Amino acid sequence: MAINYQERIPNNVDLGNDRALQRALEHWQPKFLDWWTDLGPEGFQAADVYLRTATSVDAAGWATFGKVKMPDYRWGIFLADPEQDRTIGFGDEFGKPAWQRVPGEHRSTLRRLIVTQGDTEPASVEQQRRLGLTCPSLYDLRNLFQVNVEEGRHLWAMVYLLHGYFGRDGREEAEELLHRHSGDADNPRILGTFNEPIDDWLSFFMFTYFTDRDGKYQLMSLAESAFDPLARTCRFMLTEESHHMFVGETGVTRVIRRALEMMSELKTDDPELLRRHGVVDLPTIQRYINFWFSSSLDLFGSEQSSNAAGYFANGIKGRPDEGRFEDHICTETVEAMEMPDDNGVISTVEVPTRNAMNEITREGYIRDCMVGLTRWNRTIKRAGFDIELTLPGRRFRRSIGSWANVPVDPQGNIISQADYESGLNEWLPTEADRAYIHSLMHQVTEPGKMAGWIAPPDRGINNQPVDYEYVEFH
Ligand code: BYC
Ligand code: FE
Ligand code: FE
Repeated sequence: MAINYQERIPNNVDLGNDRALQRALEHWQPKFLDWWTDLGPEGFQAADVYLRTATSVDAAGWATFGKVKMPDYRWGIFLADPEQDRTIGFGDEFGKPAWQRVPGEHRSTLRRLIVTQGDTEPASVEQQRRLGLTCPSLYDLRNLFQVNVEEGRHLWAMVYLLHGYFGRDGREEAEELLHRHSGDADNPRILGTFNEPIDDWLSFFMFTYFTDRDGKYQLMSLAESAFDPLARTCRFMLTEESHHMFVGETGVTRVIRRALEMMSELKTDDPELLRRHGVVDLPTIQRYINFWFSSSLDLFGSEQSSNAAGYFANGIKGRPDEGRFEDHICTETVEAMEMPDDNGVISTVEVPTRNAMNEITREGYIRDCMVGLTRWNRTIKRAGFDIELTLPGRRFRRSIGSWANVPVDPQGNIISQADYESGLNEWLPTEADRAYIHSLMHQVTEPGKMAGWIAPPDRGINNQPVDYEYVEFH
């Protein structure tokens, strides 16, 4: 099957003149499309969806809007413009020229990071594949599909790097990216959160708020990489990422807004009563926050990580916005961290800064997560209710790192295993919560109409009205 690359795969990597890369992608592309058909969005492959497509990296081309059928979406390959004479910004190689090829000694490490990044992208599409069947509006349906096609493009971005820079190993890894599946008992996705089911829209909004934001922070770290093609790829991916987090933040806002309307109307915050009127009570929203935030915290890895120290030393992965730090070498400093010992006694230990990079990144992430929480709380307060949503402490319900499997309450206190297990009923979505949320999930597809549990958005997409026909069925 011959592909006209300039037409079929918009790109700024001169694909048309790279025979070896073309051949590799020619092999992979039909497998990608098979995967998209089998495990991509269920039920809407023939619909015309109002999507933005990147056709170039400049302001005019990166967000071109129009109606397309998803299987015809032009998954392009884009790298941010090169920076002239870019040098390495941190670690032992600080100040030396950035790499345009992969140094042999870092080949397997870089490949592993690119594979880990690449694995999350199709995983999220798999997790979200049935959501279209219960969309609360055409506007939301379109946003879901926008996120899905762009995560598909992020997979292309990593596959481009694997094919273009890692030879045969890279081609094998690119195949594997289509063979592991989210939640598959035998061949799961690599990172924990990407095997959690997302089968209701509250979970989708939480995931795009909390987990896509991990994506933002990991991409920012990789955008600092000495491996220039990776850095440039990630920089362009970040432009798309902000819409995913927008979908999450505004989605949760609209669920809260609808709850507040009903609370004001009924003059109550009683969850039972509110549920009888078909909205999502704030304690349930809190439990969903607790679940997705704690799961996403694990995605930053261990507090003390010799892997992370090695990535930093070698210039492979930096800190988000490395430029804002003064010290880019980090061999002379330590970070103080509180750690539990086997008896549950907490002490402060000093961790060499390079080994603490995961925690430094996680800290920035937590601060960023707070921004939305603060806005949600302001909305609640303005409506006259004295309820505050909170982020659980970073020690809560961890499976990775120093706090893995330590029984901790959301405030961060170590408690007995028994209290922890009974507490989880209060802190995380229960079976009953999930059943209730699922009972709300009914497909609404009349233009401009919203399901009863969510408020309309403030405005439409790309200056279109909210009641625009964002998805056309045939
Ligand atoms: N689940 O030193 P440690 C996104 C493993 S999201 C399972 O603590 P390290 C997106 C770890 O691999 C961004 N396993 O970790 C969002 C290691 O294994 P080995 C994705 C985990 O290496 C929404 C061991 O535990 N990008 O883009 O410092 C929609 C302990 O190692 C987990 C990346 O992750 C976990 N949560 O850091 C779509 C960037 N956490 O070596 C897309 C690339 C750790 O013992 N990845 N492990 O076999 C990395 O930079 C690093 O691999 C990690 C871990 C930050 C994930
Ligand atoms: Fe992504
Ligand atoms: Fe994303």
